[in-house]
Amino acid sequence: MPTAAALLSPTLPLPNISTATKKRTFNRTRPKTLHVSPRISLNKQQQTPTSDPLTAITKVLWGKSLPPQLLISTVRSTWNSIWHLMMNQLAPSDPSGFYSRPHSQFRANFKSFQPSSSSRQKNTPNLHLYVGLPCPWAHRTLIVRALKNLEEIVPVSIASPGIDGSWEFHGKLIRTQNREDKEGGLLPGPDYANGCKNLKEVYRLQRGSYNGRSTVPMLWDVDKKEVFCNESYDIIEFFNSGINRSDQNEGLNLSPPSLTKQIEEWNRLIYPNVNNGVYRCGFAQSQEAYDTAVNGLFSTLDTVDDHLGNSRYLCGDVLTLSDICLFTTLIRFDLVYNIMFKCTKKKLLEYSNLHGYMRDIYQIPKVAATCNFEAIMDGYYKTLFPLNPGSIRPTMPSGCEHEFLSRSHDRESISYVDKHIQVNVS
Ligand SMILES: N[C@@H](CCC(=O)N[C@@H](CS)C(=O)NCC(=O)O)C(=O)O
Repeated sequence: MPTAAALLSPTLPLPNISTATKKRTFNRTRPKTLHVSPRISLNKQQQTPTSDPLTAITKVLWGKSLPPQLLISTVRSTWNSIWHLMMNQLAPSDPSGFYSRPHSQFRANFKSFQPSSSSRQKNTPNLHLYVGLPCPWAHRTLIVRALKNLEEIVPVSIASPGIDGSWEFHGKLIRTQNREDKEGGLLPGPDYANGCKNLKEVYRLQRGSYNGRSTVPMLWDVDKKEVFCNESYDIIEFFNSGINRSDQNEGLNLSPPSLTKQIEEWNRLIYPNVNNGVYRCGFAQSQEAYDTAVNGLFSTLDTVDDHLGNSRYLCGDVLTLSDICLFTTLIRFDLVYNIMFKCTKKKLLEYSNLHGYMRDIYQIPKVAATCNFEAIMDGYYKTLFPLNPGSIRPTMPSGCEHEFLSRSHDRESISYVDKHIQVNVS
């Protein structure tokens, strides 16, 4: 993270701070991380850290009356430089400013997954899932885990984003503790598998020198003490068909062989333009990159909305992995992407088919409990990326509340018209 000194332009005259005060302010050790629990009350969330150097400097400058032109130009150039610095390192782009998402480093070859003999005896794979509630990629894994009734076989630890954007665990590790609240909702807590304080520590259990991204979702092999996989799509495929506990699966197949080709086609369209497309809008570093991303996003949403006028789910009457992947982006759309990532051409609420489709999936038993809107809003607006400088969380837009999402969708009767989709990946 940039230092406070780097954030101050040399041209901005510092007010009269005594050397002793400056020294105290700048030499202070890094403040303790402020954790903002997703479910705490609004008053608590509005408290801001008082001890970091930048806040201290801001407070000193606050009462001073600086020439407005100087203030505006200095803040603009400082903000712009810091923004480029941050985006280049956290959201890498190509030379034209197009966001390019780093590849996941641990891909699963679940066909070769061999549970240890003790896990075989117990008929459990001895895996542990790490997630964060704001993350759409992690959300996919929580939904498939719930729909396949894998909660007991694959326990979960839920991290929350710390003030430096990395994933942290909170609360005491009590083995018997119930991880889910009374309504079955998921709450952030400690690391139940390894007792670590943050996710980086878990990744480093495997390789002490690991210095790559410590991302969620991550599936941990408890027996081997290593990362089994940190790519969400591999994990949901594995949950769907790699854990062969017929007693748990209840016959639900989210990727039936007859639909594999269609699922792949939808994924090829939806992943770059919608799932990653919203990030391509929000992390674009040039006007051209943003325009391309936003056009790809909305033309794909138009295509999907048309299709859903005649088809209950993407592949007809059957819910598939493609629907889950689309859902976790849609449920965040009006809440955060429309506002924070400048996905502004339309709100999801304006798409009648897409909004009804999202409500249809939301109302599938156990899905709503995986959606924590407070954690999503706090994660994006306050911590994940400092793209919202004042960290003010906007009011929840209408159409995003649980009550609205629970309204009737009338999609049961939609008859499936098999129009072969035209995949046009930009
Ligand atoms: N390709 C990965 C992407 C996962 C990802 O980007 N997760 C983000 C949260 S939404 C993360 O953990 N970022 C932390 C970091 O980059 O250090 C997947 O689909 O699983």
